[in-house]
Amino acid sequence: MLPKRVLTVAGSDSGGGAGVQADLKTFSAYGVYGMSVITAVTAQNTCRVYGVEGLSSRFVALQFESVYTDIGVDAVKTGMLLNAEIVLTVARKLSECPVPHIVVDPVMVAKGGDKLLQDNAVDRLIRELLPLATLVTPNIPEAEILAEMTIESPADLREAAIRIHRSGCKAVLIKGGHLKGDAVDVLFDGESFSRFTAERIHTRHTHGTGCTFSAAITAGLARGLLLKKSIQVAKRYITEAIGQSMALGKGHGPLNHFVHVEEMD
Ligand code: PXL
Repeated sequence: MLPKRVLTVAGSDSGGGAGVQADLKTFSAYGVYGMSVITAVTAQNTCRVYGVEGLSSRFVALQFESVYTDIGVDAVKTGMLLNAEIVLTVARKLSECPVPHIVVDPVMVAKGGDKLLQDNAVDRLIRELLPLATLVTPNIPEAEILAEMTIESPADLREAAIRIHRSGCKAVLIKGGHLKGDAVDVLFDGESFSRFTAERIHTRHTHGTGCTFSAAITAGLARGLLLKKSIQVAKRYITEAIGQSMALGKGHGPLNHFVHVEEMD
């Protein structure tokens, strides 16, 4: 049987731990066929980002059309989109060319503080891309920007999820990794809240965790899991991948993407 076809629209991480590289490794671990539309190339390693070069929005569109018209796409995730023009182009393509599952990871800054999305692109992201999304997966700093509020408590987190949901997306998953204690993520689907909990793993080797998590959810959706189940399976996968992360390089090492994915055999 042919594999499910999953596309990432994101930036390249030369260090191989985040971005397109993390997404494609995750897709392989899930047994789906991975494809990429590259929006920008970063020169980076485990220590820092040395440079970022964006592709033209025209070339982003050409990559998308090339794979969509020939191979087809069962599910797509977006990651680093760099600027307002690329955000708009990706939103236009996704509204012209329907894809059953659209996961938007609203990537804004790298771990070291480097901007991966220009400030003036945030508004475009909210207005043009979020309304198309099956799921949006901000971390807390990203949720604070999207919801225009500070998040200090579980009640704040729920309020932020409600505000982000008003953009028109089907569901919002705010990742609680930046809060203290266990890593609790909160899903709001417009009707109710669900919590996804995992024990916090103490390691500095967490480069690419956000990318990997949203890629895993996308691959699960492509393979036919319902949204909550897909998040549950992805949460177990990411926890195991962090548990087996690798001290490669001198900074924040990558996860081990090739851990076993439960229920995806
Ligand atoms: O994790 C956010 C992220 C996304 N995309 C690319 C990145 C990073 C973080 O470094 O480099 C290309």
